[in-house]
Amino acid sequence: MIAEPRQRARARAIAAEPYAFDFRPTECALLIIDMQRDFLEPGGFGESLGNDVSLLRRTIAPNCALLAAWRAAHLTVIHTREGHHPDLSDLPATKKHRARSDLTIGDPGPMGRILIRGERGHDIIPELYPQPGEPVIDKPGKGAFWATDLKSLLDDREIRQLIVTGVTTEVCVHTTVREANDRGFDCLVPADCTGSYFPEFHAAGLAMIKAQSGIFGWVSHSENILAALGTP
Ligand code: C5J
Repeated sequence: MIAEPRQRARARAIAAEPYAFDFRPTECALLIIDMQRDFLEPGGFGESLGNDVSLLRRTIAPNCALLAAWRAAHLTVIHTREGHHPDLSDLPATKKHRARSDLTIGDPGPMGRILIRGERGHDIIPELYPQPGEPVIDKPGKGAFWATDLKSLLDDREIRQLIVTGVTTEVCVHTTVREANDRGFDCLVPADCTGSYFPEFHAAGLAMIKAQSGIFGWVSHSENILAALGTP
């Protein structure tokens, strides 16, 4: 039997910069980047590098609201985690050396070995914990497409648009948005759902995404997405 061509989803406008985003819910996934204890909680990798993790924690509440609305609408959600195999076989020497501080990737820390898969610190924070059936992409790099099966997972679900949230704005969120853009996805980044240890990098990262008529995508606010989903 020949499959029926998929109906093109009806678009809803989301207020965004540099102009409204044509949101097609069934073709759009919520991609939540690296909301892991190692980045957001005291004692993890982020803090070991000398960062103030409280700067990232303001992203938790808006991400929770967006995730709840997304789940209620039965749309696709995908989580990612940055981390490495316990034997460090997927950790480039360059990354290990440049993560130099008192603690580095693979060292034992207060939440287990830093950024190692299976350790407590590597896991997603309880507030945003994935539900059964929600894909979790484990990535060794900053971008969610490199050395993962994210592209085939999106293609299988006929996803063409991504709402990208998580941490940090200028590192893993930005790298992923750039990778997605080059692969033909339209990306919208809600500013309140992303954060950085460096507020000036957060602002610059968002400015770069929407510059030049949206060279990498769109920037908006979670309230505008909730409005498009019909969530007050
Ligand atoms: C970093 C990330 N900042 N998830 N990782 O090392 O942005």
